[in-house]
Amino acid sequence: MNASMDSVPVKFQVADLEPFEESTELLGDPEELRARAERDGYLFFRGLLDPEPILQLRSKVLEILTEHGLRASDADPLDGKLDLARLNELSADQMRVDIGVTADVYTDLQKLPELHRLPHHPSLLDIYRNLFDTDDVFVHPRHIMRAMTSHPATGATPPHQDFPLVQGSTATWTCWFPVGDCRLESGPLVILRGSHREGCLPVGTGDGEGHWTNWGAQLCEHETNWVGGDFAVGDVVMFPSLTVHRSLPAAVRDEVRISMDVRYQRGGDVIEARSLTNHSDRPWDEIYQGWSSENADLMYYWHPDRLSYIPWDDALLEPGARRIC
Ligand SMILES: O=C(O)CCC(=O)C(=O)O
Repeated sequence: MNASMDSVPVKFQVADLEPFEESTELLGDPEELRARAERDGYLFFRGLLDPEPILQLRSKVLEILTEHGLRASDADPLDGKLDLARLNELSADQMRVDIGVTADVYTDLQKLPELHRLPHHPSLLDIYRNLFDTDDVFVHPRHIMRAMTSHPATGATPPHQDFPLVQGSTATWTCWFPVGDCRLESGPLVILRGSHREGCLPVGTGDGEGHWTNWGAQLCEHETNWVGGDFAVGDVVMFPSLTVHRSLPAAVRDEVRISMDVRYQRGGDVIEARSLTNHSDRPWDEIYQGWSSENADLMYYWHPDRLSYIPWDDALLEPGARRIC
């Protein structure tokens, strides 16, 4: 084996980023949509979601940041400007480094019914019905909301596949969208086009820019087909769980980048039980406390009995052998 053929930490160059190809014109054509997904390992839609509910959610998120003293006092209502002095007083131990704020802030975010409503948007469900070729689309309740800040303990999300982290079925898809506009300098998600065809990659290098490199996917030097771009509110990118993706390092240091990532699968596919827990690690009873009856449809809809389970596999997250490129 030639050592130079081993996988190496791949440095990301923003200048090499190619734009996302839009798939909006394929929305009425499920076969073409599936063919595009199969070809590229992602689908990008401009203006898919109505901005109104997203901006309402943004305003609630920002209110919570204000309550926790993290917003700049001169910030406009929908502006994500932070009080950096307050942010930097927080110890690394308090931070959810994958989220960008403290565990307490994150629990408060998870209690917002609006956060749990958006993933059920009819436009998203329609796409997954077409992609999965079934009406039985299951929305994982374990939604992730990132409120990424420049706290020193946090960093860009390294290149990785969701499969080792979510497990269940490789046919599970992630949907990522910003909660507000998100330009390149705010650190949005980018996708390694075609990477879904490489199978489940060994973990254990990352690229040295992120902070959680033990689950980063090992990439080869030639794997540089990164695609991405500015997101406007309402734009959405989605991809299956073997597609490698990452976030860009944010050049803007004094603003929070708010986004959601949500998972979907066929109701008949296997699932790993953790996908039914809340991502803040708080019990659902606590998350749902105080919700009004108009949100009753969002509570416990994911009841465990209707699904088939596959156990968690620790081996998928054990840093393994070096990938041969
Ligand atoms: O938003 C991020 O920084 C990471 C998102 C992610 O990894 C995902 O959508 O699976």
